[in-house]
Amino acid sequence: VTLEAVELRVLNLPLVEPFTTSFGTESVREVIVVRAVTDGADGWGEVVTQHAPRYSSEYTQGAWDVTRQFLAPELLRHRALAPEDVSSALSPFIGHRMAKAGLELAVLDSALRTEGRSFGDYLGAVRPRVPSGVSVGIQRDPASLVDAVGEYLASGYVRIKIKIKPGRDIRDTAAVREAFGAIPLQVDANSAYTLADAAVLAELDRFDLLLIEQPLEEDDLVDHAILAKSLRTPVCLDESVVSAKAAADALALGSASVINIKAGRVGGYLEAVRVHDLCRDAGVPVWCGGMLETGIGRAANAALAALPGFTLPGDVSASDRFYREDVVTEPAVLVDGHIAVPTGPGLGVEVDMSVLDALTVASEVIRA
Ligand code: OSB
Ligand code: MG
Repeated sequence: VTLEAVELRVLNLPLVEPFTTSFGTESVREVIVVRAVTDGADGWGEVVTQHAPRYSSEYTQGAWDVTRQFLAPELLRHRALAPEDVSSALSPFIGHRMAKAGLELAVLDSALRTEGRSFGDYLGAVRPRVPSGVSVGIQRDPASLVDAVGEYLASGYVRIKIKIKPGRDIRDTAAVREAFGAIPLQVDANSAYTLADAAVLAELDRFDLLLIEQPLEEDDLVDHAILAKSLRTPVCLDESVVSAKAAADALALGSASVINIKAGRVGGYLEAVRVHDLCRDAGVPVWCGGMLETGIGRAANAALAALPGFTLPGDVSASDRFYREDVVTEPAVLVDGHIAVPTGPGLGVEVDMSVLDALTVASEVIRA
């Protein structure tokens, strides 16, 4: 397609309830939506940064700035642009993977809508629907956590992930295990521990968890390898896997035996497929992570999670787990514990412009 303009918007989406992780609490999802205006159909993408650089070094205002100053103008210089060329066109700029991923997704959506082909078909989806897990934030106390998990189980989620941090780990996990027995259960530490906490983390072994996600910091590949040897619980990496190369390094070092794939974190859905492919070749299970996506990124995640190597349920939950109102006319719904992979052209969802306008707090159009 020929890229004519890039429209950026910052949205503020109120969350149905605050979401707490080891790195903080959010009650409004601040996110950037990207529109690729082309000679074909317009395409939509989403930059999954959060307001503050607490999960990764990227954050919304930084992504906004690098996109308007550098990334979008560079893409607009290329004009006739295949989606497969976006990441190499942007590769002179270091980092800023979430921003790059949002642009690439908008171009992909435009090209596929123009072609009349679905994103799932393009990526190589092999399933019409994906099993849906839910990520449950840290609650006031273990009893409230049990209540929250009980509601998600009642609505049909097939796998529960609970957020943990030092002081809110063993008792929280024990409470959920005691209340619900042998449900598929995993924990996510979001880098809140160090190797000095290895003994506490080893206590989690008795809960037969599917995995522990990102116990140590992003850069700690060697420490993760040391920790993994001392635990029975499989170690899964999220924050550390910023590229296919990082994934290959982590596997070579023994830092992880499971990988969480998030397209934003690795610089785009095409790089996400490369992570998938190398894990599949290595016999390493992967699952699709989430970043509280709007209906745009959520549709894309459902398609990605339908690839054959995604053998564990991901954090691809229904839109209403986070939002009362979504920016698309067909928000993801939970049916029998699954989310359908959209089949229409491109992402297969239509943006509701009146909702989008109502949630927009800043916008800018960058032209060639
Ligand atoms: O670590 O997976 C994470 C949300 C924001 C930032 C990091 C993470 C998360 C989640 C929620 O766990 C996943 C989702 O349901 O979107
Ligand atoms: Mg995580």
